[in-house]
Amino acid sequence: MASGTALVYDEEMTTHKLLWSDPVCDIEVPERLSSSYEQLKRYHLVERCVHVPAREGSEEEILLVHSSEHLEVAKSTQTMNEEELKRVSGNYDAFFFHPNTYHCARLAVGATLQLVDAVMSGKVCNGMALVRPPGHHSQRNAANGFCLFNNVAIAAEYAKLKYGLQRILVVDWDVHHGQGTQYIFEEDPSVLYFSWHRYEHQEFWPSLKESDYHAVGLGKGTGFNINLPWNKIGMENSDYLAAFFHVLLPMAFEFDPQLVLVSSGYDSGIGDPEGQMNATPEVFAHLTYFLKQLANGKLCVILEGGYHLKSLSESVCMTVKTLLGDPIPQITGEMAPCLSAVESIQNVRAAHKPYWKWLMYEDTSFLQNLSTKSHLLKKANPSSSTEHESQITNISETARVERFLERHMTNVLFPVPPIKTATTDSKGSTYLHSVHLVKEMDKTELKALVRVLCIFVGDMQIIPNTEDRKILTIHICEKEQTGKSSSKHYISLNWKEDAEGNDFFFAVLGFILPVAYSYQPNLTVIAVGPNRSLGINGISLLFALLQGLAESRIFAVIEDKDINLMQSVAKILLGASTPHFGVYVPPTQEKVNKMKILRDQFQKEWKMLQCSVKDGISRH
Ligand code: X5A
Ligand code: ZN
Repeated sequence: MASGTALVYDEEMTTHKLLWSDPVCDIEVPERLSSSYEQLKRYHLVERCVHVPAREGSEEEILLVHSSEHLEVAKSTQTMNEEELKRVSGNYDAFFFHPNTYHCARLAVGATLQLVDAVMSGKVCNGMALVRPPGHHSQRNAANGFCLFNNVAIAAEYAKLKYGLQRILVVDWDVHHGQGTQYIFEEDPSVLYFSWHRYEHQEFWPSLKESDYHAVGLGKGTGFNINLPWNKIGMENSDYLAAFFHVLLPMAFEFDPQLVLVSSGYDSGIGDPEGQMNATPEVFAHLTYFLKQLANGKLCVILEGGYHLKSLSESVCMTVKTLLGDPIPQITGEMAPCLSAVESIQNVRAAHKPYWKWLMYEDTSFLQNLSTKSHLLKKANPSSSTEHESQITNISETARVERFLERHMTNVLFPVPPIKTATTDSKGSTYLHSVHLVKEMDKTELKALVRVLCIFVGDMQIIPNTEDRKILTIHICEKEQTGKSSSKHYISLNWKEDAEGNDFFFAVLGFILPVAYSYQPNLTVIAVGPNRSLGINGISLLFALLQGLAESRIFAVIEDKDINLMQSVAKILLGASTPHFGVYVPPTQEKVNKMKILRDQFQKEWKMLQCSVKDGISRH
């Protein structure tokens, strides 16, 4: 099993810069790379990564995606003077050439491919490439939105060709729509493209109809393009998490990719002048953590946008820390998605219902209603200031967020390991008792815990006091528990895992994780007892996904004779790359209905459950 995290960075890519004044392009500065790298050094993350050198991508590699005309134009700019550079740049929407741009763009392509090679060859498990210029707006025949060559798209084609991959997932969490990537793969079912983006009902750049949720792909690629448009600014951590739980992750598990590429723009983070969103750096730890559960951990993160230097560099560090396997910081902010986010989530689920088995029983009968309602929604958060005023406030806004992050990061960062995984094997046999703690916790510390999430699998007699809000119990068993009615702090989830494959992912993503994130435990306890209704895969998935909570403090009590189960759980607790969980089968209608009833019952109290605006109550 591969381990280690690659970091690809070459200072040379800071030489690409804007030579004239252009208010659209002047945010794409070399310091974006250097300050991210400096911050990685400050956190001692560089020394923990495997350094992988960049190289120039070859012409042949660039031609995997781009036309020879495009390549020739780019090549010809190397010897141009400023006036000529300016003229060629003017042929594109938001792009600038520097005499070294072509060289840097080839390095950006090559750096990305080096990362793919390092991961696919098993040299490392995952990694990040810090590159400029970015890639996701770049199209077969055109530069666009600061991008010359589409690094991630070339990487996907390269991985298909060189390693024979048949399923690649591209996750584009940049705040802009990677329309370039969409165009390149829209007819290709082997590349599943997911993008969320600031959209504001087509008002926001690049203002395309095809960035909306209706664009699901074409021909054979129908169903393999997922657009989640944000119609308001100010989206928060909970909105991004809701998008993962209710849209991306279930699709990704059903798709079952062999490699995951991230178009990793951090302009979706707080303080960014382009995105105007409110997600804080630690959300990227969670997003990265979830993606690590796919493709046997084969995850390549490639930098795209991100224009608030402090926000960008802190978010890059969060991503790399998570790739390295550090504990995940507790997420901040109110754990409830906003109405506009829920509406977008509902729309994309409805648009994709014909193409994904897990959405087969999605209720879309009320959507007619919704489209009229959506016109009543405000277009964006009211911006009170005039243009001139906002230019002034923007400067102080940047500084304000910088100060906020300076404080905030000292709160979310806890001591780097010692991470402990303790095992006790009592009575010399079948009982494994394993503790995984971020730091040593003595009894007093345990007492000080405010919230404990208990997940019980199988037949259990001891049910903790359900009136105590210090404990939230989710009991997963085959049969309805007599005499135990569900309440806010005691939830009975009757689920018998499919014998053919793993259908539990649907319940974990659609129910258990949203409840757990809404609750925000300080400690997670998972107990497995006799007569468990879940197989090893289901239980492993539960452990893997819940480890992102409670600063990765998780406590396992397993009473089972099956050594394979214990081995699998122990591996996950030790942070080993997640095993392949087997075939994912969609849930039956009966199970979907069961989930729906539970969601309706609990979404008012555990608000991350919401994925429909029909009867939910969400944040505003
Ligand atoms: C990579 C990226 C943004 C272009 C914005 C142009 N591009 N208005 O974030
Ligand atoms: Zn962007």
